[in-house]
Amino acid sequence: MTQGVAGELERLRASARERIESATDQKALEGLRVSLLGKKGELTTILRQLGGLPAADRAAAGAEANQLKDEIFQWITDRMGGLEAKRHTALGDTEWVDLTFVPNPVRRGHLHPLTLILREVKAIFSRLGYEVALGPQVEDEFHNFEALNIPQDHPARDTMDSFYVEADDLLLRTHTSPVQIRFMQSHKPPIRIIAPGAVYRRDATDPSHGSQFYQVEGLVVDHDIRLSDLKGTIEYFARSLFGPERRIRIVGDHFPFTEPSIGAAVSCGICGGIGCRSCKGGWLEILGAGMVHPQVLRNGGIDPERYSGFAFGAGLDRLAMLKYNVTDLRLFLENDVRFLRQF
Ligand code: 2NM
Repeated sequence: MTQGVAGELERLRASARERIESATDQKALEGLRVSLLGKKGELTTILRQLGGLPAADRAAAGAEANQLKDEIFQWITDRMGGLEAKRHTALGDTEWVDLTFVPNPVRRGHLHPLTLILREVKAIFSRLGYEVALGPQVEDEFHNFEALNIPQDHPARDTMDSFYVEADDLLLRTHTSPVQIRFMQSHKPPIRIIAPGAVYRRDATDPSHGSQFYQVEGLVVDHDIRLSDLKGTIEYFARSLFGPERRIRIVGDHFPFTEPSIGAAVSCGICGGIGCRSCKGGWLEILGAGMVHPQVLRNGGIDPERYSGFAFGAGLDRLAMLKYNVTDLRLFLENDVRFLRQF
């Protein structure tokens, strides 16, 4: 083997090794591979000279060149592996993945706040043994008014101005009391029911009045039902719905269908009962109630000499307002998801 080719191979070996070890990224390494081993690479150039050597030297130089080729290939491969491992380690700092990140969260719907309240009210009274009673939303004047001691000229008709259906004496019910009248007419005591549902009044719309709203009324009829039973029931109900922090106040009131009549209020959840802008006086009315008037029992086919009963009525929207501290009742019926999402 001539000194010339052997020397070139030796120099290339040293320089290739040095350059491969100092390559800092995979791209540079790939460039080196091409310039060392490629078709016009440095080793190839040396190999081309082999043809000009005497046959005796050619074999030895060829073997030497091939060995160098293998070595260079091995160095490149090793260095490539080292750089790849380094790249992976660095990736952990720059391209970490947040496995908790949800790029496009699915917004799940939920029940309407009034439905949530109604379910809660139903659950509370079902624990007390009440059943749910339903009835028509288009009523006749007897069940909606007369049977409840509200005759044609009674002033209560003004506060319950209704929507009349042109035919006959039909109207949209102004409360769910007619459901209770119908239930008394078709059932014997003991009676323990709540009557939830939509009711309608021809009121001007404002933050606390709409032409349609939801009520839940209740009726208990049995032997020896007393005002103390009613008070205990109201207390249990209000505590269950509003929690132990809120105080409960019961005062006298007046309704044509109950005697005596009472009103119940809970202490304001915002100010705690001292009075604030949203409650004006510290107390918020939650329901009206009373002992069912003997004539109303009679209208329901029940003998007031043998039985007594209490009844109560609450606005579901109002209960929801008080529980969730919402100040405008219309929000419950506008179906704006920006509002409804909050419950
Ligand atoms: C109220 C207040 C007081 C009530 C009375 C009756 C019936 F049909 F049994 F006579 N149902 N609901 C009643 C009593 C409703 O709402 C403020």
